[in-house]
Amino acid sequence: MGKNIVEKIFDAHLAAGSLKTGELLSVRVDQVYTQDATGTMTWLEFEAIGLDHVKVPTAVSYVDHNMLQSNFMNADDHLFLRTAAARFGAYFSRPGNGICHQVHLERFAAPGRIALGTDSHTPTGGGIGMIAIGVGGLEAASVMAGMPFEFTMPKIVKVYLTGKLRRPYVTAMDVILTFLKMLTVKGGVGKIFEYGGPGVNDLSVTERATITNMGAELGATTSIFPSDENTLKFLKAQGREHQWMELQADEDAEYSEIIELDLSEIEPMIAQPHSPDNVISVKELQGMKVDQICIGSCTNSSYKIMKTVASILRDKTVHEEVTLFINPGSRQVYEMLASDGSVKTMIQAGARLLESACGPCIGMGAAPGSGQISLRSYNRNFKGRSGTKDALVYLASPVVCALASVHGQIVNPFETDIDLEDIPEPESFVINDNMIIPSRKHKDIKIIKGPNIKEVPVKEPLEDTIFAEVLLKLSDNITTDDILPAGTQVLPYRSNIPMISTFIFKNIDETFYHRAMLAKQNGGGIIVGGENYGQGSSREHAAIAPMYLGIKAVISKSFARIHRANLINFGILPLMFLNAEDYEKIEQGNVLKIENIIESLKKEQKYRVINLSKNLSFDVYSNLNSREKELILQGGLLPYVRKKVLD
Ligand code: MIC
Ligand code: SF4
Repeated sequence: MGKNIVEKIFDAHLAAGSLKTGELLSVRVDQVYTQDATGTMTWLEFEAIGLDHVKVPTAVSYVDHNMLQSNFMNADDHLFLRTAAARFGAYFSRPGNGICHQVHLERFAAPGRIALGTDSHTPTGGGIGMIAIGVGGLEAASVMAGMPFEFTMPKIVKVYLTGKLRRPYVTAMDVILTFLKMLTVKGGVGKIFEYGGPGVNDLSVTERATITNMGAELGATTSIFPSDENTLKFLKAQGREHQWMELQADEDAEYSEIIELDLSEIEPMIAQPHSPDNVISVKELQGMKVDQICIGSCTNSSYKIMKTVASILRDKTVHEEVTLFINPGSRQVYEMLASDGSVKTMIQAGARLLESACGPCIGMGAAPGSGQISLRSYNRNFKGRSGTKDALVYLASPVVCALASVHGQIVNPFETDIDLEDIPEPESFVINDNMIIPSRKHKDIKIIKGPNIKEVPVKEPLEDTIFAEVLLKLSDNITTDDILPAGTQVLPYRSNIPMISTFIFKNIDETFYHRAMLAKQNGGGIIVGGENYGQGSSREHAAIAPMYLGIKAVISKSFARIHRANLINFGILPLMFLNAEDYEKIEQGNVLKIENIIESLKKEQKYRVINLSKNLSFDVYSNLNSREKELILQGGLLPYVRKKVLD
């Protein structure tokens, strides 16, 4: 029987287990990368494991999120990351060098390899034919410590593309927005999307990367494209053609599902507040006034698309009622835009150019005004993420964004009087790795930790009885931004769990922290969620802080992949309702009791929950694989890895 691309790569990296959907699989990993906001914790965890240096072929530490140095904390984090990278043997991409996913695609990603990254948009690397998966920090630390990556084999879905995009009016962003409309933010849970079909030839590597990047919003484990002539062309232009290998699915490869999409039929699309799947066509919003526009981020920062933006802005002025921010995703792209005059064009038009970093995407500056409309070429528009609670954030292609910045309102690219140019991909990129410090492994390099950098808390082994209060009952699709917000106030505490814990659920319920601290003294707390609990960011702080606050379990209808893994990694039981209607049997403030947990966990994973406040009971279950069971019994991944690695 033939193999698909995903099976070929997993096969070549197989450490143990089976490639059958739903079974436990272990693979060897080629590359691990971190970004600063999740990376400080990852490197503290790596240090706590107790090894001298990383045991993966390539490790890279990026700095791109915490770039607003409004006090000593971020700068201290950067220094910690630089010294930890030097000490433990990782490359260090200096602040200013760009957003991890964009830089990784340009300088490290390669077809046929497996990469893990401590950020949910790691699948950007799927654009080059690499399996690239977003994980929590502790997962990454354990792989850097030499453990294989162990996970449950997802379903593989083929996306069969035909036709050609109607460039320059329609872009790769419109492809993924169309998918989000079709499949929703839960549509990819437990799945890997493998692209194929004749339409693939029409897409360049950077366009493919936009699609795989935002595949994260579908909840997918990852997305991947074949490696072909276009991949070779990109690698050649990056001076890395020796890293090319061809990668195609066999004719008779099997998939659990096939979805077809004709690129010629795609039209400009836009996601409305407050979810990336709330998508309609741009036509329907034509004429809507906008206040702010942001172009760039890890989703849409290729040289081609940025130059297209510049061509739209040429000899124009940003509309007087609009503010335009541009954050190119990498210094490579920025430098090229500077040399070809695009930066000058942008400045002349009145754009506010930001450094090459996440910036407004994660609420680090450029927050919109009260109730304002912000149009962004980014990937997430969760409520409050921009830094302004009542702002209305829309997501669309850089072309739609650039046109709106000139017109002051949403314009259908097919109907503008501005001439749109179809900019080709460059034959060669400017290669300058002077901001990437090579990896060293110097045992005597001192790791420097500022006063805001605190130890990683560790949980006790699993208790047999939970007797705890329901601290919060939530609806469907709760994001990790809801659980633990980002932004200027909170992000600087990513290396300080006691402090960051004070912000937990802050945007949903101001009193949560105090109620949790009280409950902690009386047995702890429980969170109740709906479907797809914990979607979005990979931030493990959304699990560590609850663990620190004494949360024993989350009971929900279903979980998002990375957050579920993070809960387990920090010893919090992810439980699901056996009958979804039992969700109605719990109210905030109820006291729940669950007994015989250890035995139930080892056996059929069914647990009886007694709601003492309502005098009723119902059943919940967990679906932990054998490794996850062991982790949770020991109190999480840190004690488990320490034992495995040091024994
Ligand atoms: C995001 O886009 O939400 C982030 C910020 O990049 C996160 C990581 C984080 O919270 O540090 C992600 O996507 O994983
Ligand atoms: Fe940064 Fe935004 Fe990309 Fe997350 S989605 S890595 S915050 S640019």
